[in-house]
Amino acid sequence: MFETVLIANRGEIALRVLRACRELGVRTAVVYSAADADSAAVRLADRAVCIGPAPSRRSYLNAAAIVEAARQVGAQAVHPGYGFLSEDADFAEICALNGLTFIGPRPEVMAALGDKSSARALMSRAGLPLPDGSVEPVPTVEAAVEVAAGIGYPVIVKAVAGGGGRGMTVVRSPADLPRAYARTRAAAQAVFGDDRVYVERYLTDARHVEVQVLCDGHGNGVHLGTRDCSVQRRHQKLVEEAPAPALSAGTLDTIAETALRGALEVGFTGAGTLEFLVDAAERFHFLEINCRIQVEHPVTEMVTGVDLVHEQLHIAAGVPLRWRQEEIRPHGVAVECRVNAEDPDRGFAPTPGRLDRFVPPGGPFTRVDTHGRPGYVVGPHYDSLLAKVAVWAPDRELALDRLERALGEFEVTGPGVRTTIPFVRRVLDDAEFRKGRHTTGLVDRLLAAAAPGSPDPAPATTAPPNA
Ligand code: MV4
Repeated sequence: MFETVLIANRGEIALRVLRACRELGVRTAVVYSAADADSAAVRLADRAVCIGPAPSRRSYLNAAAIVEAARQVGAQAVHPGYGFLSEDADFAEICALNGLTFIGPRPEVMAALGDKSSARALMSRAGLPLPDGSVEPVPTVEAAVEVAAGIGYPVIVKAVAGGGGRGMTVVRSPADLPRAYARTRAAAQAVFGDDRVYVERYLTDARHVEVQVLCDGHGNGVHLGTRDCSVQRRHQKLVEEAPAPALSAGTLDTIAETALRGALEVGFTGAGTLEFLVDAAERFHFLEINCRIQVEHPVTEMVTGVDLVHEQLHIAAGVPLRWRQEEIRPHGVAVECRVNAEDPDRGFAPTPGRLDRFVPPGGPFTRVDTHGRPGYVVGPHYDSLLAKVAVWAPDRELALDRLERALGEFEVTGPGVRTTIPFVRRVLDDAEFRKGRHTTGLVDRLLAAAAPGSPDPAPATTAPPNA
């Protein structure tokens, strides 16, 4: 095992990784920006290195500063968390060139999987079913028209360099395709510096089901079952659960086993997630693979008893996988919701500000991952995630009741600060959601129901304009 690991992240995930390291007897070092000087991770870590001012570009995305911090503290490995540099193949390469173990897949594997077109080709060859569409990038508008005509509308134009819902446009009729094609290419060029796009059949009323895998560097792998992440707004997940509900056990096993086969075939190592869409007929289609620990990993931990960050550390240190597939026995249901400092009544605009009260829930089978505390200042520079509340229960019904109970205890207040808690409670109340029959359309339906002549009273204090 490593002697010292550098944690190249902030917020709740920096704490999560720090705790895993400490449990394994690994010394911890964190990097931080000037805005995070008094963060919980900085206080708890054995070492902390300031790597720059608040803007991410100059701190958490500054590869040179992070490598220099690793040298200063004598770290052997870097844990990137999620977001920031976690899926940056160039950063993984830079780590290797500096004698540091990047805790994640090999750089060339990450590069091949970060390119969505190449990932689709590799996974298709490994036997994973894809949505109908082009595997190769579509180079001209004429080619796009032809591909779309072949698969039928609606279609979705996606950036090859995209992922996580960034850089995609749904097209409902042929008349809209030329403009959508041009717009997606221009946006992809601006955001990713790569204007390649591909075209897929757009699957409506599908569920977003993902599979957690762990693969070591010796050819061994296990899957840890499924999660449903269909409750999303603009590709920000709000509620996640394990296992995916209301699908037959046979379908869940097939998706999970197929996903693991794909991951092993492409040489994936570490903790990863394969995303699928599952349609009403329970047919599943591979979308993309995420090469990082994910925000929603706690629900998988709660149903399997496997500490995914411990496993990431062992795998990166070269230890053969400590689990056989038969030993992974998912039990019960876990549900998590994200608590963001955002105003659901104002298009989920971030609401920066100082928290005067911060009282997270407790109680049986209730896990809160947070870096928040009274006095914490939600700044304008980073993601607004304040906490994740996850609960476990023997069945889904009780898990949802338990999450409602926990959210009822959670107090987060501060001038101008709003949270996603009221909106999540509406989701938990929804009849379709309660039955587990919801799809990716749920959030828009709830927002549309609330919009005209909203019965919600205006908040007492007004939030500042979006940061
Ligand atoms: C899709 C799709 C339907 N058809 N692709 C969003 C995140 C990224 N990983 C892929 N995503 C989607 N890709 C095809 N061919 C639906 C989604 C999607 C989604 C779309 C609209 C609203 C919410 C969504 C939630 C999850 C996935």
